[in-house]
Amino acid sequence: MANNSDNTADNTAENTADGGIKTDNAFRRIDPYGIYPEPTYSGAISFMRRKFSRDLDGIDVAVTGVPLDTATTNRPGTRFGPRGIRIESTELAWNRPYNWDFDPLDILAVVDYGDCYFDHGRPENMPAAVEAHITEILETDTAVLTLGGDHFLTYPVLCAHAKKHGPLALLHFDAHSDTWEDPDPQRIDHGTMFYHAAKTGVIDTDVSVQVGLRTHNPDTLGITVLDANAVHEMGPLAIAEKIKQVLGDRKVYFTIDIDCLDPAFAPGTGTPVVGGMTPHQALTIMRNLEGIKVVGMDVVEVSPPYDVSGVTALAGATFAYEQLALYAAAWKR
Ligand SMILES: [Mn+2]
Repeated sequence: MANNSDNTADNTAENTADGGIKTDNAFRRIDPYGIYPEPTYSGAISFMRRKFSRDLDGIDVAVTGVPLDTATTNRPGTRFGPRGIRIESTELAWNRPYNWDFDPLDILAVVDYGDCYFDHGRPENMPAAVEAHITEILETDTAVLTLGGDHFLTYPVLCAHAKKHGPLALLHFDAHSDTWEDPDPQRIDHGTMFYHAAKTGVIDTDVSVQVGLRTHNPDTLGITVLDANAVHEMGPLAIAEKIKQVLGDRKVYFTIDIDCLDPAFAPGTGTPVVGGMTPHQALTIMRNLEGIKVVGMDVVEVSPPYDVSGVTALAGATFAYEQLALYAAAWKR
């Protein structure tokens, strides 16, 4: 296993196909572990310089994009989100996450699986296509980190995870509950999918928690809500403790809508709401969730056309890296 957590990559031939040239890891990486210096400004843009591969033999986590934005209620553009997050992730792929004492990429074998295909001309077929795409990964006992895409995609992704793991505890960072009442289970709407997830038992609301909300929805469906005011007033450490109490030892699906952040930090998203979390608050909460039993994760709603200097996509890539750290801490340490 490579161990480059001190950022001193070994430039030996074993890690490259051609004997030592450390570039284009998206094609030429042999060892799935570790990070190697590579220019942030060049090369094929995979997530975190992982190898693009659909061979999941021996792989712990597959990263995949779902370039969807047709379920959005306001500004579109999240179909470019997976691409935007991958671009900004290359800036992170030279050093381990700051708040952790290990690099998840040293102990998790991770590949970039590429994107989910669906026919944009047949939007009604999209949910089944996404669920099948995630299912094919999970059937190899590989976990999935999904990059969105508007938040609707989490519903078919959740359904695939629930088939494997049973009803899940949902950990949900967002400005919005996405549990607004919707009588039609066939509707494809990024504001109602967790209503359906709760009603169909895909998630167990008794052990689910939403963080950072700041939009009205009187019916919480029994989900614990720690709204944006609670984060600002209680502070991230107390919030993390409360989250751990709610989740207990249940298997967790962790979804992050980037609009959990204040639009000052994440303008590149479809439905921004002021008064949100700072990146530091969100990172501190995540760092203090070590040990939660996360089995699946996503980062959604990054919309590069509305972004400024890639800051929203950078936050998305950073949070995805944190999710990998949480996954590694739960299952590989
Ligand atoms: Mn949202």
